[in-house]
Amino acid sequence: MSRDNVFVTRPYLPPLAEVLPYLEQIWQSHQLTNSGPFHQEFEVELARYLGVDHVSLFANGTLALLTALQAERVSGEVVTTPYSFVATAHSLLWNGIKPVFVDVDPVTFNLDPSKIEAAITPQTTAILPVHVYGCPCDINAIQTIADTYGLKVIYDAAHAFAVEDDGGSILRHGDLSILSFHATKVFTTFEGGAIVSPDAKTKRRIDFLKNFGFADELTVVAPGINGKMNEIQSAIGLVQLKHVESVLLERAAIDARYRTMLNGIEGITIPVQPRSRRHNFSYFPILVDSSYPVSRDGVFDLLRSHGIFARRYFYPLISEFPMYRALPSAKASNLSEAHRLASRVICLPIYPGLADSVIHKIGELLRA
Ligand code: T4K
Repeated sequence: MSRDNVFVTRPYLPPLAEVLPYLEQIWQSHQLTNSGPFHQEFEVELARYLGVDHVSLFANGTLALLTALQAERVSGEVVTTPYSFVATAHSLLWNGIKPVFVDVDPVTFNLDPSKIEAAITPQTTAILPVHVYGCPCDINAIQTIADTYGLKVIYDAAHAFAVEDDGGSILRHGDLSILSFHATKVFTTFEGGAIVSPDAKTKRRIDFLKNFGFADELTVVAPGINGKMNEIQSAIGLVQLKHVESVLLERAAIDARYRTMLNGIEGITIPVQPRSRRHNFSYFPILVDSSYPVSRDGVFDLLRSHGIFARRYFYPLISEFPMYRALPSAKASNLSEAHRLASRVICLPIYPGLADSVIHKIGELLRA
């Protein structure tokens, strides 16, 4: 293996020659943003690829989350997970909403539905679950609770691009789902995101909200934000769509290779493959148990010393950050499974082009 550093992920970039004709068109037309032709085409093509009816493109996933909460008029308290990237809970604080953390399921890493009801109060208006690592949440259980208590469900599906269950795209569930196309994601437009809506009326409202609230040149219907994806991002998205299937295949092969290499190592747990009809292999988490001779952080440092920059997604838990830790629901005793996972997890490198020698080396290091 070369001594070049290896990171947890490396964005897939399509051949530059395929992007240049799009850039030339942008340079000729001078249409740079505000729902230009590539933006319109990408929305249609992306919806077709994902198998959903209505997509609204965004400049990034965080703006999509902020806008989704506005679009559904979510307020008061929202039940969510501490085991995610901070943007999930930050989107609530930015909307003046109080996050209420609920513990996660130790197998799926996702919100544990059996613990949601106890966290609901008269102020609760929604549930914000995350399909962590692209592993689908227990959608039926969450929807049943939401229906019983009259709550909205907004899925943070930032990790769940192209994931499907038996009925089709995982993104069709809940009131809205949001995606991220950040550089570190399976599908990237450098920065980018989207909201998947169930109907044209909701999409229309979201499209107003992401454009300052403008309904037409003279009419502003809501205090909207600037969440628009630009023409370069949209063009890159169009080119990326041509390659995404081979990217997913390559990720699946790396996942399988890791499973073989790491199989049977005492003290290293590999989470079970999600039962979804189609998985996206966006992350490769492993758990370092107390029976393993080295601590999780010891493994992290060992890999680092060999130039392998794995990541402890998601440690610390969101509930541990200063703006959240005073919340009653942030108490460690309320989130014991999330704490156990956060103290054991390491996400290993997974991306197209990852050399087999790196996987082999990681296997050897962990076995030794
Ligand atoms: N909800 C969830 C559940 C999320 O995970 C995220 C984002 C969001 C919402 C918000 O979506 P966005 O607003 O971001 O669209 C990264 C990303 O910045 C973040 O997008 C992502 N989740 C989160 C899980 O990871 P960092 O701080 O770990 O990224 P960074 O810069 O340390 O990158 C990790 C490694 O990736 C680097 O060591 C090298 C490699 N890399 C990174 C970049 C940016 C590249 O090779 N090229 C690059 O351009 O947060």
